[in-house]
Amino acid sequence: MTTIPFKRLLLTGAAGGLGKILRERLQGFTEVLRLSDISPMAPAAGPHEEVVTCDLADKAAVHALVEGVDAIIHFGGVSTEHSFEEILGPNICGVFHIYEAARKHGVKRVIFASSNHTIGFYRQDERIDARSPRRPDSYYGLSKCYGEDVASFYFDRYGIETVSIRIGSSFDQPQNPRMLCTWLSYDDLTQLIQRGLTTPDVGHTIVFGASDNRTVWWDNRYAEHLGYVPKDTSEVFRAQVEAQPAPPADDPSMVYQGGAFVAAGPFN
Ligand code: NAI
Ligand code: 15L
Repeated sequence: MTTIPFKRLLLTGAAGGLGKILRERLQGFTEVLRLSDISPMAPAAGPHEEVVTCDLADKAAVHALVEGVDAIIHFGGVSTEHSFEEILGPNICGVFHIYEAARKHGVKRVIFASSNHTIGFYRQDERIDARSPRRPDSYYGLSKCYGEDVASFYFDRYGIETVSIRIGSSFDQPQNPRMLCTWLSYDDLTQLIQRGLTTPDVGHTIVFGASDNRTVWWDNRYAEHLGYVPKDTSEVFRAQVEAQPAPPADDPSMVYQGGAFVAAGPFN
């Protein structure tokens, strides 16, 4: 008989691009998956699912959302570059509300969807690890740095453990030369989340989320305890990507790890 590891998991951002994928892939990993988003959920809740509409900026709503779950997979929020004012509520207040609610309700494990944009101002010819100083490339990247710091604080202060996944580019396939390096397949993302939820004693672990691509800028030596072994590679898409006209060599997408985010804004 197969054991289901969790009774109830919360997935925020469940109506989003990755949320929709994870919704399917986490079936069988939890008896009930609580799906939450500010946007409508489609399709509606199926067997073993429950839907709670919630604005992450609303502290009381987030506290109610978190009650009764074993662990949180926090993928909700603004996922691309916007003005600071637009990011503040969903990402900065939102991540704080999630951790405060976790503390209040005794939830001991969080998977945080961090991003390569925490380090996006490194150049593509540099190699970094989780202890390299962060170099956020955007207001969005700054919000993910804040999320990582909240995770670190809540572990040191309250013992709530987190795996922060600095996701590269998680789409069905890489869309440009940069993504040949940053691509993370949906299966590899799922593996990272499942290992992040079940590996004991993770403290606050930062792991770079990339598949087994030919060129990877990120060294995961400080996340070896997760036992993450990517199964996919962007190589199978290389010919297709390289058949498209490449951006000029000095285009930010060819120079910086964070690509175009380094040049977005200002917004006033
Ligand atoms: P997405 O934009 O498709 O999904 C984000 C979801 O968050 C949306 O459904 C949106 O309605 C919801 N949301 C926004 N504001 C909210 C609020 N105030 N309250 C509640 N929900 C709110 O983004 P995607 O691609 O699915 O990414 C999921 C997470 O992974 C995001 O946190 C993103 O920053 C992170 N990530 C994704 C990467 C990727 O390659 N897809 C790369 C790096 C990080
Ligand atoms: C991210 O953090 C975004 O959420 C996603 O939409 C992509 O832009 C990705 O990074 C990327 O860098 O490719």
